[in-house]
Formats: sequence, C-alpha cells, structure tokens
Amino acid sequence: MKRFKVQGARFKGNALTPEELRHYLEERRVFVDEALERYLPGAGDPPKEIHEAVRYSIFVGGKRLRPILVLAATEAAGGQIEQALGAAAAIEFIHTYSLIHDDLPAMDDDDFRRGRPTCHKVYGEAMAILAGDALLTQAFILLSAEPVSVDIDPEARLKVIQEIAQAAGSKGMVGGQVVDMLYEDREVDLPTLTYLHEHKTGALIRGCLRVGGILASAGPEQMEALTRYGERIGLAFQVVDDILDLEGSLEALGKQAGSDLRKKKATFPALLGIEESRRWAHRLVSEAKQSLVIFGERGIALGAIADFVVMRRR
Ligand code: GRG
Repeated sequence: MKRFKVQGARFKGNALTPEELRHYLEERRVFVDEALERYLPGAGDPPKEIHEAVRYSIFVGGKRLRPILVLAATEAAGGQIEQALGAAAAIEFIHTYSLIHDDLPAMDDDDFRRGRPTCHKVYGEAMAILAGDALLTQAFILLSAEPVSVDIDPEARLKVIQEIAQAAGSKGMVGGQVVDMLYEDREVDLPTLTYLHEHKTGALIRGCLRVGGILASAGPEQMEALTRYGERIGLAFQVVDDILDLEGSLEALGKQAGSDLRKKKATFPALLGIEESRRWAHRLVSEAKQSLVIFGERGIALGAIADFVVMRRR
C-alpha cells in the first residue's frame, strides 16, 4: 500500500487508523503549543498579573482542535503549515477568550474548564474579564504583525483578519452567545437552536477552514468545499458536545457534566432525543467528508478530524 506524507505525519492507504489519528493530533497539539508559547507575552512581562492569568487559561489544557483545523485546511489546499501557524494561534487565543468569558458568573457561571478551576475562580472576575480582552486583542496583534506573517501576501493577510473578525463578532460567535443568553429558561425550536449553535460554535470552526484556504490561495471550488466541511463539522461538534454534557463526567470532560440540564438550556438531545442526535451528528460528518473529495489524498487528515469530532469523549 502506498505511503505519503502530510508534513510530519505518515499515513498508509486512504484513511487514518485510530492510532495514526491519535498520533497526528498529539503531534499537531505540541506543534501548536510551541507556537502559542512564542506568540504570547511572557509570564513575567509587566503587568505580570494579566499575563499569568492569560497563560493559565491557554496552557491549562485544550485539544487545539481549531488551530489543527486551520493547518489541515491549508495543507488540503496545497499550502505549507508554517504559513498558517500565526493565524492558527490567533484563533486559539480567540477561542480561549470566549471560554473564559463564557465561564464568568454573568454568563454560564462555571467552576471548571479544561480539567482545572476556571480563570475567574483562580484570578478573580475582573482579571478574568481582562484576560479574555487581552487574548482577543493579542489575536489581532499577531494577525497584523511582522515578522510572524512575513511571507503572507498583504491582501491574503487582510482577508484572514476580515474572516476571523466576522467569525468572532456579533454576526458570528458573539451573536450566537447573545441568542444563547436570550433563550435561557425559554422554549427553543430546532431552527433557533440550530442558528444559535451555527453562530456560537460553528462560526469560528467554519472560519478556521476558510482561513486555512485563504492562506493556501485556494480557488473558489476549494473554498466552497472547505466552507461546507466547516459548517457540517461545526454543527456536528455542538451536537456531540450536547450529548457529552448528558453522558460525560467531570473527569472525562474537564468541566462539570449535566450543566445544560441544570441551567435548563435547550440542547439537541432534549429536542430530538439522544439517538436521533447521534444519527444527525454522523450524517453531518459524512456530508463533511463528502466535500473533501476535491482534495484527494491531501484531504485525508481533515477526513480523520471529522471522524474524531463524532468519536471524541471530551
Ligand atoms: C463569551 C463571546 C463569548 C462567546 C462564548 C464558544 C462559546 C461562546 C462558549 C463556550 C460554551 C460551550 C462550552 C460551547 C460548547 C462547544 C464548545 C465551544 C466547547 C469547547 O470547545 P473545545 O471542546 O474546548 O474545543 P478545548 O478546551 O478542547 O479547547
């Protein structure tokens, strides 16, 4: 069987075995973590209180799924992962800011995240708000800064900044969070719940794929395929998240399970039932994988990541 290389990972055949996928995700997580370390202010940089809080939330854990998706999309479209590393790190900064703010008493009021006490539990509410603000700002410092993005053509860089700002803002992730807040303790129908999650969780994941494509100078058909893949796995990710919240544990998830029920949040399993939700997540992932055909062998890692989205336990 023929072997080929996806920058650092060797795969056999036209799909990854579970062992190869584990190895690939771990290798990429380490690669991304090294970049996060380089692109963040040092823990001792003044004022050190904020940089400690930021670094705590970033390095306390996390799968790094979003940066890994950016890198995999770039490779699928024929680019080099080094071109996309700055944008990948910037998106992880934004994702982590959203988790810090989401955990605050004014929002979801959670005590655990990534297996450890939440940022506000350790550093206090004011510092947690500022740590989120600092991470969001650091993302755009990184995206716009030399020399990190030095060999990226200025037009592509601008498009990437636009894409990420749109995905994170009030018509993307923040908008989804607003609807989430508005519907607490209220009945939600399936179209509203789908809208909520396509924005709150899906927009940034879709953005990861599109940013990877832009940085690899993907053509319109490749961009369309990456977008479709991102939309499908973004929604599947949330459906699975809802199921895990029902079935998981604090040890497995790194956050308190059952919090959706306690907070009376509308979820896909509550609306559709757990089995139908599972079937839907699998359907979404299968549609996502169909859109990868255009990339041939280069799309194998994205295919494996789609499987990971439905198989994950945390
Ligand atoms: C506060 C502006 C603002 C937005 C918050 C994303 C979000 C919007 C809130 C998070 C709430 C939540 C737990 C949503 C479920 C899906 C999700 C984003 C889970 C966390 O992502 P993972 O599993 O986390 O990729 P790690 O820790 O692995 O990075």
